[in-house]
Amino acid sequence: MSGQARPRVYVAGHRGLVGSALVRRLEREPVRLVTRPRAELDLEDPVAVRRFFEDERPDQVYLAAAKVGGIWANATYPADFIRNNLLVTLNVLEAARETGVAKLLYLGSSCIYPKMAPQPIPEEALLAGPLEPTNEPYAIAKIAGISLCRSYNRQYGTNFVSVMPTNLYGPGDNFDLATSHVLPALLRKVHEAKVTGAPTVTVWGSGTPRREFLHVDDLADACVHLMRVHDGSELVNIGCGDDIAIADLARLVADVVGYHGALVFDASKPDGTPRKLLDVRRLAALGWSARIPLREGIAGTYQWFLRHAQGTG
Ligand code: GFB
Repeated sequence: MSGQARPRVYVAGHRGLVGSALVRRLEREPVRLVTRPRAELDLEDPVAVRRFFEDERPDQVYLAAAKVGGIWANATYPADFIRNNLLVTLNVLEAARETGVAKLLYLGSSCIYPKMAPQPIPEEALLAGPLEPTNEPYAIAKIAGISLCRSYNRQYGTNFVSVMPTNLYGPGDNFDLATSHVLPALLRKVHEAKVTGAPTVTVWGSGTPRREFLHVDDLADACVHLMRVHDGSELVNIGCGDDIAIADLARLVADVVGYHGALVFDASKPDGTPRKLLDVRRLAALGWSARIPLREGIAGTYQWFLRHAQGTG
């Protein structure tokens, strides 16, 4: 009896923070990885996406392609955030359904939950209250993606699962100070202050909001685990189970970088949602928990930044 042919696994968005971590993790699996750079496949083009799926016939899909960004980027480009994410999700799910993809894992975000959701946030909190205004368009696109997965599962019998990661960081992150998330932004700002001898580093907002941070290699491992063990339409939060105030994060980054200047808080910048710690009991019940401690993860990401990203953007 010849062994099972290795499944063809398509990672959409393979060059991004999440996609590149999925590729690193899947290279350790007995699968045939399929990827396409944006120059060869525009996921906003339904005809091109359908032709790609007909040609490649993947067995599994990780939908990690998305337009993402920090609080400033979301507030500045709301139309881009909702339009791109809706188009990509619509095109990939329809092509996956039409070509009989056995299983698709859709990556959402913790920002889908209401601004004042109970903390830790259970999956049941979805649509239970108003969203955080600074990233509502992106959140609505991600909520639409969840509803698309659930609707396709019900109407067509597909197995499109939706997972909701918390704030992510790690190698391959975006360090552009305007469009990035807080952790890479602080790493870069603190590093540059250390190199230039600047006496202070500016932190946006009050520093009081709390955020949960999961290393992207942990996220990739969780996704591969859930692709193996989780089926159907129930959401699964993916987080590490604890959070940190932005001011304390800034102090931790300064300690890792070896910067001894002062932090200045810029109250003219938005705080965003006060807290979004995810309830990860369902994930634990499915047999997965985070492994990479925050300080160790920040130190490794700083090393990656020094080798690959300083002075960019
Ligand atoms: O990471 P961040 O941009 O996005 O901001 P969210 C988190 C917190 O860090 C906010 C503060 O309170 C910011 O004001 N912050 C302090 C900074 N200094 C900086 C800085 O230099 N840059 C940035 N970017 N923030 C995102 C959503 O919300 O969460 C996305 O906008 C996505 O759509 C992502 O859902 C997971 O955590 O507030």
